[in-house]
Amino acid sequence: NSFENTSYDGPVGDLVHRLTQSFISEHSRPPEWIVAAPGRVNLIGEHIDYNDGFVLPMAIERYVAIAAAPRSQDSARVASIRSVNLNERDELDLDDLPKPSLPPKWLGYMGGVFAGFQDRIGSERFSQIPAMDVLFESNVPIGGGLSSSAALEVATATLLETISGVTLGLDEKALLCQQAEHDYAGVPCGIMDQFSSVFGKENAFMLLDCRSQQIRHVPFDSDHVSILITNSNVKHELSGGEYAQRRAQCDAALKKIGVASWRDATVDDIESNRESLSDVEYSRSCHVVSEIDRTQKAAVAIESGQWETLGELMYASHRSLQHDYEVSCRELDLLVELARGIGRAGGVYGSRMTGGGFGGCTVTLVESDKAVEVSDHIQKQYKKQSGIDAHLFASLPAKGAHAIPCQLNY
Ligand code: GAF
Repeated sequence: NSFENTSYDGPVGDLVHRLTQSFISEHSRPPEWIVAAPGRVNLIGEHIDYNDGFVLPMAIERYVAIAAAPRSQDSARVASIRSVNLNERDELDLDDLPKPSLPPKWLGYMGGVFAGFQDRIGSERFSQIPAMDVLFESNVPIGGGLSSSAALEVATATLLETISGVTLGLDEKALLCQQAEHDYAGVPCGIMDQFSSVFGKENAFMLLDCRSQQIRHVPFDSDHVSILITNSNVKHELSGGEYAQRRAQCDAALKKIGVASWRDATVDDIESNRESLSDVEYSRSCHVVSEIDRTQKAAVAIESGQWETLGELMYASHRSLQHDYEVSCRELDLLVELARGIGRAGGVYGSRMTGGGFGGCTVTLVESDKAVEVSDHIQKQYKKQSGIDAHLFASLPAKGAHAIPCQLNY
């Protein structure tokens, strides 16, 4: 007999197929449930999701996939979970889920979502969730600034929905996952990453209004331009401290400026309160207000195919993150400079760091037929100047989290 995923292909196909085979060889039976949730890249609108701003991400064709099947009835009610990438195994006791103090690693993200899900659906319904074997694998680079943790959280919530038959509202699901990140990983993140993984849509960016939490999908189906993601392969470990500090600085600045929301703040408001703001608060404020403006302009530029304008907005965003928000680093700056050096003549429209910063990835807008040359050049020069190998790949906007049909063929 053989087990197949119903001729499932698309960007997630290889990953799911591999995971299914691993599950079968490990557990001598096929998975009953398979789900996948994507990472994201943010085109523009950085560090403003927690400042009532707009962000413009897309889900990428890289996923965290989870396969699971019930365990025999007489075993304890646990989820026995193995991470393929890290080759680590751990357990969640479904009758005694972990408290938020759990160390922030993959079990924490998953445990946080299990606990949040139990709260939402109530203990009685949650008690129907059986003991299970779980295997998960990611082709979102782990810790690479492409939201591998949000993808794991959202995949876990999708798994629990599939098993329990209880479907959460999409916003509710994203917010539950954000809460897990706050409570179990200690990162006071905004809503961008989890919303991207839940609401991702093929051939569209998401203009997410982080104040109203409304999404407008902005179609992007150009053959002419591609989204190139470059992983700097560095991660300056700051254990979330810098992130929380930025949030606090913005909150303090907003209070001094005296408006209720960053959305209502203008450059004039910042300038007229210049005296009361510290230098750092002033710089942070300049970033927030200008980035909110750039992001709205970027959505208009995409809709009208003005790629040069979009590219310039991306460069400006990077400069602002580098100098005013101070979340870039040498390696990210180098990657952006290399892209800029290639310029329009070589097929590059614009480039910037993406995600939380201090390492991770850049996002570059390139002419599709020059994408290979651009990648080769950046890779060679980055290696030459930093001694580090960058990883580059292009991605189209991808589908958000979903369950994958399993089928037994005997
Ligand atoms: C991280 C956070 F998780 C997001 O919420 C967002 O703030 C991002 O950094 C910066 O834009 O990915």
